[in-house]
Amino acid sequence: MQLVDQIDRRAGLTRTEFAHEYLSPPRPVILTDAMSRWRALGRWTPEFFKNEYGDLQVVVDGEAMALRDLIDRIDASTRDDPAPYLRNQPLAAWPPELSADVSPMPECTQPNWLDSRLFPSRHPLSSVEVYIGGRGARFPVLHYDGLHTHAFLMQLHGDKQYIVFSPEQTAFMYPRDGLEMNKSRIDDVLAPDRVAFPLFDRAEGLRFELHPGETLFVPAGWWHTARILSSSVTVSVNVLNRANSAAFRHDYCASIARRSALLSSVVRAGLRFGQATRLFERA
Ligand SMILES: O=C(O)CCC(=O)C(=O)O
Repeated sequence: MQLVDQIDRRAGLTRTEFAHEYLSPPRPVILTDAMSRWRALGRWTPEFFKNEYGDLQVVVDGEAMALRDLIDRIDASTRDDPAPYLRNQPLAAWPPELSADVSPMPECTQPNWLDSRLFPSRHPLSSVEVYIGGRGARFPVLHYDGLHTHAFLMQLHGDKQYIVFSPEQTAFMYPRDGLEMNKSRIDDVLAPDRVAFPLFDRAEGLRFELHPGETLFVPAGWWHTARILSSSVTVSVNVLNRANSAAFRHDYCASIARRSALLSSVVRAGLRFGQATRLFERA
C-alpha cells in the first residue's frame, strides 16, 4: 500500500465553495474552523465526562462498565495495551443537556436531507454520535459509511490519525459479502495479511492527522479507518445531499426491498420526487 501524507486544510469555506470544491467530484477535506463556536470545544475532555457523567453505564465491545472506569483506562491507554474504544454512541441516548454543546452543526453539513421531516424514514438516519478513546485504540474496521452517507468527524480533544482510500480503490479493499460490503476483510491496514490480501499492496491512499477544533469530511463511498494518537473525544454526523443521493437511494431501496418490493418502489419514487422538487432542502 502507498500512502501520501496529504489533505487540504481549509478555513472560512462557504457552503457554495465547499460544494464546488469538495462535492463535485467528492474529495476529503479538513475544515479548521467549522465548529469554532461549539461549547463542547475545550469542554468535552475525558475528565469532563468522568467528573460530570462518571456514573453513566456504557457498553464497549460487549463489556459493561461505568464511564468513570472507562476514562481511567483511557488515561492509562498505550499503543501496546489500548483501552476499549467507546464509539458510535448516539448522542440522543446521553443526557439531553449535552446536545446544546454541539450546536450549530458545521454549515457544510447543510442541507442534510436526512434531517428533513419529509424524509421517508421512521428512524433518524443522521444521528450525532460520540467517540471516546485512548492512545493506541483503533476503529475496528476499514469501511465506508453505510447507505453511502457522507461523514463529518469533529475532533474535540486529542489527536487521531486517519487513512482513507477513494472509491476507485475498491478493487484492492477486499469488501465483505452481502450486507457488509461496505466493510473490508482486512483487519489491520498497517499490518495486513499480504498472503490473504495480495491486491492491497496496490492500494493508494491518504494519511493525515486530525487535531482539536478540526472537522474531517469523508465523502460517501470513501474507505476510511482511524487510530487514536492521544486520549480523544470526537463527534460525528452523517449527511445526505445531492452529491450522494443516487448511491444512497440505491442502497436504501435495496435494504427496504429485502422486506417489501412494493414499499421499496414507493420509497424510490418518494426520494426522486423529494430530490426533483428540492423538498428535502426546504423542510
Ligand atoms: O474516528 C473514528 O474512529 C472513525 C469513525 C468512523 O469511521 C465511523 O464511525 O464510521
